[in-house]
Amino acid sequence: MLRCILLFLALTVSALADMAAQDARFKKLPAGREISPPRALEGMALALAKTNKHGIAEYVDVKGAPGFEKALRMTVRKVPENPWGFQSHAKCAAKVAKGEVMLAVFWARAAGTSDEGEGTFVFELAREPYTKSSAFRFECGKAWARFYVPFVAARDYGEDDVALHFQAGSAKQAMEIGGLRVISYGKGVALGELPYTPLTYKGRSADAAWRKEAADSIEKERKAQLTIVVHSISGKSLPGAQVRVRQQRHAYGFGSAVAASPLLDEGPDAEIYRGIVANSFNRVTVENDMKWPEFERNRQRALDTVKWLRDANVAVRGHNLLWPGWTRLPKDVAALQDKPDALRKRILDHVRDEAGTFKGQIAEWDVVNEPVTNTDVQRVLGNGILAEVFKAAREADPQAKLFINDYGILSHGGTDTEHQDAYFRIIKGLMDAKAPVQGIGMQGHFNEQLTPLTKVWEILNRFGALGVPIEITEHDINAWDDEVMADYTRDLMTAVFAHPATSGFITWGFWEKRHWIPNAAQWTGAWQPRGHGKVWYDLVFKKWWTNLNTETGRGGMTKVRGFLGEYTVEARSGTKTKTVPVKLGKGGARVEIEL
Ligand code: 9MR
Repeated sequence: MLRCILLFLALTVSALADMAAQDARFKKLPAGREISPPRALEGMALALAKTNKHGIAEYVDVKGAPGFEKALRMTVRKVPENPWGFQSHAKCAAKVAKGEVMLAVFWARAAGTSDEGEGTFVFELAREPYTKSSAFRFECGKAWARFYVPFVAARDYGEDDVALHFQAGSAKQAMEIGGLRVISYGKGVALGELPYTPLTYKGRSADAAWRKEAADSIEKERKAQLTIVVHSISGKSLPGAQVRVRQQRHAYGFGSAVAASPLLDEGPDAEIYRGIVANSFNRVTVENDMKWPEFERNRQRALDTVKWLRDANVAVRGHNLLWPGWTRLPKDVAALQDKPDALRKRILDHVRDEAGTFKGQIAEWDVVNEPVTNTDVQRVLGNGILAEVFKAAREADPQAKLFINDYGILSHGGTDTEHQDAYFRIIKGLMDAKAPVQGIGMQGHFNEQLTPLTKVWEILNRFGALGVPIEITEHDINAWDDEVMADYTRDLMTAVFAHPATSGFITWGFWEKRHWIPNAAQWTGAWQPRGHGKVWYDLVFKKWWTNLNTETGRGGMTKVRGFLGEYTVEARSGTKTKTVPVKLGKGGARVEIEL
């Protein structure tokens, strides 16, 4: 008991010391530029009170609060489908340039009869595509807690372009928010100098219950028995023979998106880039060069990229045959929106052309990309066009595994049920129409809204029930806390690898100088692996990789358990040695080596 009390006190003291350290950091900063409008919280209360049916928002007096007298109170009466179904909103007049280093500061506490509050602070573009620079999930208790949220502006925001939100719709609750300030420090202050409230996620602790379940599932789903029998040419069994088992390749897909440049370029960086692709990945997605507009512009580049990958023994994921939004298609396609027959022909010709060009060379095609929000083509031709595209791809390349691909399924804290439901319905609809959908792509672009691991598992269960493999097709993580990035990458990869419905985990680029979000890259520009990059190598080539030495016992036999994939097995007895290749599949393998 005494130990518990002491531990509790020690933790409280260290948390307080940490908060004081963060406050001190804040005080040291230069003045900065205020971005949040004056009376932002009052405006939020007014705007929400008028529009929302899930609860009420008020601007209330708060006594004894640290540095403010009024606060926004959000009371959720009826839980909406998504947390943002109940969100307060304020627009900022100030302009913000891409790359500005920013800090949001606010206080929150649970109010009314709630003992706990849970919300998300969002800084985003006030119109499509709602580009977010920050989405920070927080929890609070009855006492006021201060939150420091550092972030970098993800794009240029013009006048009235920034919307600030507090989302509270994740539970029936009452919560108060006060003292909101959003400050820009321009580009003169480094993100690392700002104070921060530590980021974390559910399931992070070392003894979290999901870990045991995942470990058991990995043992069962991802490993099998390899039986090795060594005998002489005359058939005499050789006990005591030395056996070296060396894994060469995973059966599970581990890879990245790659770009033709630098893959096909000259120079030292390109050399290193190629080395990493060839040595660390067994399945790779071509990031942009196989997209319809790029393919039409320069098909040779796509051909050269695919050839290079195949020569390096890397399986190719083609990305993608149809991304059905006008802005994603070659310029002339949108002009066909009033000519459905011509539009349909143009689409199907392209699918046959590109899938046919690469016939037999592509392991997996993302046939349709992001159909939940890219609906221009479907609006003209109906959803049936998606099934037609799958069928055309199947005819043009009978070997490739055909995938559908979308975002917002695992990410966003797993809370975007609207997007999840829509994706599920589209896939089900395609299957009902007998479209050859053979794999479900879940992109997996994460920001600070980290999905609890049990939620990841639930989502995989739901889509796994559709009966085709799931792949994480575009994983990356962009958060300001490197430790969380590393921990979450490790935990997400573990949960996904453990889930029986999954067949691969692909990251969306790996090098800072060639990454759509440089901060998410596993390798720095100068080729230093970052924390989450090291996690990748530890898991893929150490923890989940089987290299061992043993010797044969009675009958010249030994049995080992190894991760599924390709191996070499070397046997040595006396002066004789032989090495043979072996494939270890789900049902196990047996290899006889004759010395
Ligand atoms: O990373 C890609 C970026 O370089 C391109 O400019 C952009 C538009 O083609 O596409 C990015 O990749 C997207 C992928 O194709 C589909 N899912 C979201 C990816 C990141 O935006």
